[in-house]
Amino acid sequence: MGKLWLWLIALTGLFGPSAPQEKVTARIQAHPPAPTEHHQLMLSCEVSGDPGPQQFLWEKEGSQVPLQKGPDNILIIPSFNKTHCGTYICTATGSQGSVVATYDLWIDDLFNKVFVFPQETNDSYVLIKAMPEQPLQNFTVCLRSYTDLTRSYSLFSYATKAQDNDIVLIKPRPREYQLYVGGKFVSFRVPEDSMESEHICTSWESTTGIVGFWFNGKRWPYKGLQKGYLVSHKAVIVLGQEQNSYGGLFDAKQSFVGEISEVYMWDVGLTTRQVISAMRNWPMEAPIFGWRNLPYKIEGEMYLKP
Ligand SMILES: *[C@@H]1O[C@H](CO)[C@@H](O)[C@H](O)[C@H]1NC(C)=O
Ligand SMILES: *[C@@H]1O[C@H](CO)[C@@H](O)[C@H](O)[C@H]1NC(C)=O
Ligand SMILES: *[C@@H]1O[C@H](CO)[C@@H](O)[C@H](O)[C@H]1NC(C)=O
Ligand SMILES: [Ca+2]
Repeated sequence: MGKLWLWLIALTGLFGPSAPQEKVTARIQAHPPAPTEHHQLMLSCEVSGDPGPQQFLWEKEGSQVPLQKGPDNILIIPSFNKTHCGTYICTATGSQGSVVATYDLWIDDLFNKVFVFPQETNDSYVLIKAMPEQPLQNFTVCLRSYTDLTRSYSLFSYATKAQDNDIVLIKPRPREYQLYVGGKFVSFRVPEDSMESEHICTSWESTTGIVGFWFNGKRWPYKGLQKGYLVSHKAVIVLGQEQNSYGGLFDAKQSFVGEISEVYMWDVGLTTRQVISAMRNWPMEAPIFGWRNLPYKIEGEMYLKP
């Protein structure tokens, strides 16, 4: 009896109605998600629903000649610059016909601009519209801020579903910065506020738990935090407010008032030399997102000023 049932199941599998065919779709993904000038950019044409597309045709709108044609779904731009901006079209042809995907490649270079947070609110912030492609084993975040606040404020808030303090950069009081990773933090004491803008970078690596901190380009002693932890890449990234839950629950008493600029994030730890080139807005390493091409959205009352 048991055997018969097995046979019946097997036969149904072989001759039964086949699963409804998945619609074949294509989309183009950029790596890194927000390309930076003078760094490599990879566009990949991802096809789902077709077991094996044979041919990929890459074209750029307004260009007579195709960029690339063949079995390769990846288009590499070795050194990205403004002349590469435009609309890219990938036509993937397989056993089930052709599908087309398009991608608008553009730069929003904020060089010499600043985000202005004019007043204390619980609903004004900058949302960063890019996130890492994979969970983070390493990261570095840099930014410049300018404020006369003396209460606690949040500069950079990276919340994930599991942990609203997955990465947080706050200044809880004058002369101290705190970096949170996975809900735990380390502090860095800095000199008395000089009424100048402050440039900070902070890095973390999972294998050692080592946290780096640079204040105006000068490295502070390394510390340790959350060795072996992995930061999820599915994040909501906010400047100027602290997320007390994934994507929200802001507290006006932790809001930032002043200017934030030169925001960068990498999925690697940086060296002092690389930190200094980021301070000059000429990053040596390609960031996940950076000031020379920041995908962002302004929410509430705040402004981008030259
Ligand atoms: C942009 O890159 C192309 C090569 O892809 C190069 O020919 C061109 O000179 C570059 N333009 C600038 C402004 O760097
Ligand atoms: C935000 O502030 C407004 C008034 O300033 C208040 O009515 C509201 O409840 C606050 N929202 C949250 C989520 O704290
Ligand atoms: C993270 O950094 C460590 C130490 O520098 C390195 O060994 C490891 O390969 C890095 N991981 C990734 C995913 O880049
Ligand atoms: Ca929080």
